[in-house]
Amino acid sequence: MEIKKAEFVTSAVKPMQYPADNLPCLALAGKSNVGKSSMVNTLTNRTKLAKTSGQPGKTRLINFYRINDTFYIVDLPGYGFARVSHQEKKNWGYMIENFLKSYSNIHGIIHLVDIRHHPTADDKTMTHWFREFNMPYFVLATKADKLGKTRIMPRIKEIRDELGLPLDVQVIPFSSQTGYGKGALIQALDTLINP
Ligand SMILES: Nc1nc2c(ncn2[C@@H]2O[C@H](COP(=O)(O)OP(=O)(O)O)[C@@H](O)[C@H]2O)c(=O)[nH]1
Ligand SMILES: [Mg+2]
Repeated sequence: MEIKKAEFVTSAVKPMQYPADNLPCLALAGKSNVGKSSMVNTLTNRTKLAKTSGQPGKTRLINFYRINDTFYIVDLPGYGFARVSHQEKKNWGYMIENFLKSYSNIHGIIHLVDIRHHPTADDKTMTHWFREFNMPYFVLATKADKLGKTRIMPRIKEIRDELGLPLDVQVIPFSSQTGYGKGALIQALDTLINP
């Protein structure tokens, strides 16, 4: 697949605000600041399609990006931001769960984790959700440029063990900064969109 066209379509909180065309979608899940927006920009060769921020927890909407007029990449709000209230965490949970239940054409999830960090309890909860919803997914280990080349593959294996992933779930090392892993990412998302 070649990504020829990418456009921001809408931001949503509730199902009635989702785009009506119901195109296939791939959702991005991950901690705030893990690199979801940067990944959208690198994937689409655009510097400012998705707003990135050094300030975690700012993106609290579900953002829909239409790719090649054929599918959506859906940037879900990041989780695990420490300084939000209990109520906000609950609202976040409803928003994500509502999306997974209401958008009827989800082809899969890309779960982003920072390659340098141990997966959090929230990351593990997400892994359980994907299985519970019987959702195809793969893991994208971000910020690979922050590790030496020889540390990358050992960390991939550790992340696999830490999340308890079945062998058929791919873990792809990736860097938005250098484009490392972009080919593997496009191939993996192509497989989810066109199974
Ligand atoms: N070194 C490095 N920094 C990254 C990478 N991806 C994202 N970042 C930085 O991490 C911060 C959060 O990125 P952002 O894409 O906004 O994360 P989001 O909250 O998951 O959408 C920003 O300062 C980015 O510049 C990467 O691959 N390498
Ligand atoms: Mg973001």
